[in-house]
Amino acid sequence: MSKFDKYFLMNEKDILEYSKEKLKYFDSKNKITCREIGDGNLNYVYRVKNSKKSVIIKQAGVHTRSNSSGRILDINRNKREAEILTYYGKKFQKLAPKIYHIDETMKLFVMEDLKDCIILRDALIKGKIIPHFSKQITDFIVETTLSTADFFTDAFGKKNEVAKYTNKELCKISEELVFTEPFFNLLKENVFSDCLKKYVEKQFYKNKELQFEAAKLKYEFMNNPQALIHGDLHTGSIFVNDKFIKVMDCEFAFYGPIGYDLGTIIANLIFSYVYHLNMTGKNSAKFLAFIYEAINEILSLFKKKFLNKCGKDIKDISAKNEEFIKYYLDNVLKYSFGICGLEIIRRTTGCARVKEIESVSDEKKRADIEYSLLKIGKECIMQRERLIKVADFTNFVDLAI
Ligand code: SR1
Ligand code: MG
Repeated sequence: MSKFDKYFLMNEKDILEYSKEKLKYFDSKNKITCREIGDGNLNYVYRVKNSKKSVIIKQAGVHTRSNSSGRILDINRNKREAEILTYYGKKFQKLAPKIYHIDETMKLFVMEDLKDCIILRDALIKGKIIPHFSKQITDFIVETTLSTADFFTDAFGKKNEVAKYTNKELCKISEELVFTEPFFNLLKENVFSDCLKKYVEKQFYKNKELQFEAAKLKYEFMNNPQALIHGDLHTGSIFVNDKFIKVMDCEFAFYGPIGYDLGTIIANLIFSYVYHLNMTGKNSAKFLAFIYEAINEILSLFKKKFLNKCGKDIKDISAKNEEFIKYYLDNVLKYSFGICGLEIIRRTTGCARVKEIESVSDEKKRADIEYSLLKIGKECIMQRERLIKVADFTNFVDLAI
């Protein structure tokens, strides 16, 4: 009998004990320590180390970390996440952390400690240019999603996978926080600058036209299992070093619309752009240019790689049709612009705001950042049809600010 034969939510002491008892990774003569380092909203993340090596242990809890909403979450999400990270690692060895061990009882997995990496959001806040970002993130999105789409899978296999990766609780969080709350504030958790109250009331809470578009995007999220998507691909879910990006935190993954991942990442680059525009201004001209280049490059590389993959070995004869592939891609892009807008809005006025806003202590500057973001977000949703044909997306963003 072991203390770890039945699930309970562990603390640093338990994780230490667990590591000694269950992991054969550390030499017993060398003292190990453990520290909780998680800064996300859902899971508990521990670094366990001795003087020579370290690992990361991620455990799922039944509630969110703050438990402010009282939501009950499926703790089996932990195994799904580990399996999906393993899938990512098989596709691109360098773009995902290595998974060493999955414990289905304790709802935890043990993975590589990416010590030489930092969180992309923090790197961008510091103004760090990541030249390899666009290429690697588009490799990642195109490959990991399209490979699981109907184009390349068989009908039974795909449907079994859709069922296996159904992710009710976490999808419900996204349905509420991304698609509903920004327009209705039903949970009364929305947060933004007081001076924007009237603007938000009129442009979001009473804007039927925008609410109609958001409803269309929401119903596509709920009813279009195109491919296995990451489901929360923001800059806090990605680590970077000088050579590689490392995609983590895929607990929101499920079979959904491909454009969701693309739109989320672009939105998060826009946070960085608007933050630097307001906070570091002309001093960061080079960085601002990098972000715009990255956004445009991501869009063009995404299209190129998508068409390239589809041009090669599509299995389904119905889809082996140039016009159909173009139509499919246009819809993915259109959806991604809508999601980009929603992600911007929900992280500006919602309960899961981004550091690029929350860290700004000057109230006027913070409100300026929020206002610019809300304008961009709204335009992305309303103009998404037209945006498919726009050659330079960032020109459009400039006009919206
Ligand atoms: C209650 S969880 C809030 C948000 O954090 C995660 O990163 C997801 O984006 C979710 O919407
Ligand atoms: Mg996360």
